[in-house]
Amino acid sequence: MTESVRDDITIFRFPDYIQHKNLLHWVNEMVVLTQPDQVYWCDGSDAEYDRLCAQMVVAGTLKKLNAAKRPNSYLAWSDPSDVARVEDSTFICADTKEEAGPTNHWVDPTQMRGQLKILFDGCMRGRTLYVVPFSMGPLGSPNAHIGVELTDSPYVVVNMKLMTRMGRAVYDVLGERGDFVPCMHSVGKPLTLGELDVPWPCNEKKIIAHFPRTREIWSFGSGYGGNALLGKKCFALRIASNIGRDQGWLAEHMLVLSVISPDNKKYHVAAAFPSACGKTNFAMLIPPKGFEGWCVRTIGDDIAWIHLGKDGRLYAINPEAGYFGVAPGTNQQTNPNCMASIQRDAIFTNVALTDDDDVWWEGMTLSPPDHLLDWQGRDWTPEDAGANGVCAAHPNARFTVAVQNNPAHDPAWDCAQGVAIDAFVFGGRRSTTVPLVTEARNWEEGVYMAATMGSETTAAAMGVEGVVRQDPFAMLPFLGYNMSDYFQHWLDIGKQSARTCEAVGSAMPKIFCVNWFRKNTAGKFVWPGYGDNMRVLKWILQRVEGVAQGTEHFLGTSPRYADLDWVNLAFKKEDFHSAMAIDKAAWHEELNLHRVFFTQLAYHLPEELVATHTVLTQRLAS
Ligand code: SAT
Ligand code: MN
Repeated sequence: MTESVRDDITIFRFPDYIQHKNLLHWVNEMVVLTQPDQVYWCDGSDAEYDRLCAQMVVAGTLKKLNAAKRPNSYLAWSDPSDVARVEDSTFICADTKEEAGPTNHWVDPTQMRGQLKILFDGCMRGRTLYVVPFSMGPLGSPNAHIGVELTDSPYVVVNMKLMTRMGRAVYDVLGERGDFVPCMHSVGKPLTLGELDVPWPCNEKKIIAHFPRTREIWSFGSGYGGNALLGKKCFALRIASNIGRDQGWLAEHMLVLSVISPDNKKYHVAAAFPSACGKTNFAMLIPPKGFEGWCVRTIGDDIAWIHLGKDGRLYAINPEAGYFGVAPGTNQQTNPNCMASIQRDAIFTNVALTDDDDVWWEGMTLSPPDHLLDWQGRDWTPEDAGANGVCAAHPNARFTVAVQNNPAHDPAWDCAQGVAIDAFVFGGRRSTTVPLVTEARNWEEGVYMAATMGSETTAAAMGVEGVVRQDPFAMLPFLGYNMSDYFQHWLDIGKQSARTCEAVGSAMPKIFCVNWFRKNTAGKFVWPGYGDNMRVLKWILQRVEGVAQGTEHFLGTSPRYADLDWVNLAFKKEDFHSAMAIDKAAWHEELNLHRVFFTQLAYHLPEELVATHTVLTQRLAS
């Protein structure tokens, strides 16, 4: 340990292995601002993780779960006011409002800095400031980027250890002057001398602010998920989308999976769905009976960073190193790989606690246990669900677990250059209108499909659930700059990819749009989903190979009943037709919504998208 950063600063001790003066200087400045009792430099070791978890058990933040049933696992219950991302309090503080664009909340950076200075002044009094170095992407990979999160939440530290490549080795990569994204986080609840802490400190006032030009993140008041684990949405999407635009790559809200076919060919698919629409389930898919020669593995379940390769193909890495997945609805049928992943070494947040200190959530088993403590620690019995409709687990309850725990993780998940994408899939949660699967005619029409994608809102964000909103590329809450410029960026990358692919004879990825969530007139999901999505995935890959048939319609190409593999599934033709149907009146309305949305995005909206809208409108009418 060394005493000071520079001769004129003697505020705290820091480890000798840190050579980065600017980093030390920044930490020092933040210590002066937030006034913690102590500074703790995280090394990312297992011993440190165990120690912090044990401290949180004593503090009441974590409960240790039954070690025989769920080894090395913990449960946290958050404050009831802090259960999801706060989109209304999430800001992109670009220099101008236009740069942030009409889909983001914008505050002038100078004004925001003033506000943050007041909020962070002394906000860590009575607490420890943890310094958390992490790499998004394989350590040392040219496609990876480093961040350092300063936080007063030990819950954040242990989650960051599971979710990122976190620890001392990051300083070796950083060296004396490497780039890093400063990520400042506080739960916003300083303690006065002798004041007792609460299990989940947070503040009613929440602000998640991003400064794209200086690549900084400041998060105040929340300890939950994407609000607080700053490597995830704040860095790997909002800040990284800015870096990607400037450097010519893409930061996307996408899972990435690999498929090995019976003839031993390996494919990679990247798929964008909004939060809580089944990305983790799709990424861990187990093919149904009859698909024995097919093997699906996980590269990532939430975020992909995608670079143009020398061969013109698009290569994806998973910047994360763990999963922060939705617990409710996860079970042995819907996602056995996930159930195996969280059998041990997991942190659960806002699920229910069983009488034998294990976890439970809605949909985990066919019938609930006779008694539970719900996510707020209250007695709960099945009658509560029946009579009062009270959920035992919060609908946005989560598990955190490292990639290595997933029995289906692909060893290539950590490959420094990434995996070449064969198909992009875009999907929303739509009970009507959008067919099960459609292949776009070309890149431009694929970008149009992704840009106009709508989805019903979920519990992953605070606010009303179940209303359709436009969620382009599933990036609405996660894009760090102007949406229209982002559409242009996708079109530009497509052009570059096409040019090189043509020159060297490689194949560009195809683009597909899917909807697993269509309902019939009785309000039931038409498509079985989960493992049966393999049937759609197989068709997609056969389209990539140019061997599957389909029928062309105004939007693109979709399979006919006979074009999907129905082995071991009695799926009626009429159900297939309701999953696929294109209702002319509904699409007329849908195209109207696209037009209204484009009017909002008129500034910098690429002409290609307007032209595609015109063509689609004409095709629908004819
Ligand atoms: O809380 S997170 O942003 O990490 C989860 C999600 O909304 O996708
Ligand atoms: Mn997500």
